[in-house]
Amino acid sequence: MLIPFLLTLIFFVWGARLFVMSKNPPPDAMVIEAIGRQWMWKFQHPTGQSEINDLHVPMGQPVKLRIISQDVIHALYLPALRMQMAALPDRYTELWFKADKPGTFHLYCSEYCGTDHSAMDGNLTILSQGDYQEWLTHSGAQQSKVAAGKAIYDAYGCGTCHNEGSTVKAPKLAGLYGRDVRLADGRTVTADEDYLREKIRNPNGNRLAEGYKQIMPSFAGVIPEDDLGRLIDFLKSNTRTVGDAASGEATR
Ligand code: HEC
Ligand SMILES: [Cu+2]
Repeated sequence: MLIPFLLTLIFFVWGARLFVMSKNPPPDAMVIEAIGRQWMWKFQHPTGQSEINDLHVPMGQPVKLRIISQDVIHALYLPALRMQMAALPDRYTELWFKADKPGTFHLYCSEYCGTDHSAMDGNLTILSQGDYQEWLTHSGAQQSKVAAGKAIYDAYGCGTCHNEGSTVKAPKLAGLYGRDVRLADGRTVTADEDYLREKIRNPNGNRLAEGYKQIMPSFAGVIPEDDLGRLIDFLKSNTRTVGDAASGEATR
């Protein structure tokens, strides 16, 4: 009894280590946003390039996919990497990997999601670092996601309430990401990506910040999902002053 017990214990520790690793991307992972919708996949690179039904990633570099759906439940399936993750309408899910072999592989939606579910597929292309940089320059040098997020922040007038010097009593958003927030109903929540997203979409509900009035408008259905991702990246990068993107921190 003791020998099989010790053997299973070894497998348990081995498996648990792999499981924890698979859930914790390294901090230097490159974040690519994946948005599923009926019936396509859209991917956004940190430098601003976006692509549809195609995903180009560099080899040897940890890549984290931040996944969300704009409508129904989808699932991103990367068989060559043995990976699959649900794309949910109201919550970010994530997946990380470090590809070690170049090539072109299939990617699919693996959740029945409507009429054209079977057409919701594309290619995963793994490139060497050099080829990836080359691919980026040929895919349109656009604004970085953070800079694009800052433009969205301005376009929707978040700053009229949230900037330094605003006459409206609203909390400052600099350094909010990752911090604990006290809500009016006495709960304390951590301002993670899901919280920021929900707060922007449905600010009132049960997410009112302690000590403030319900005046923030709801942006659900107003800001499209890909712009929300950019806006959140801007808020995350913002460690000092919102509305002052020219100062190093915000454009980092
Ligand atoms: C009309 C003024 C107004 C506008 C416009 C506005 N907000 Fe707010 N916002 C508030 C107020 C007031 C609060 C605090 C009360 C609450 O939690 O709803 C708040 C709270 C927040 C919080 C939670 C902060 C915390 O400490 O809990 C976030 C995040 C936020 N706003 C982001 C945004 C973003 C992003 C935009 C633009 C898309 C925006 N707001 C537009 C007034 C505004
Ligand atoms: Cu789908």
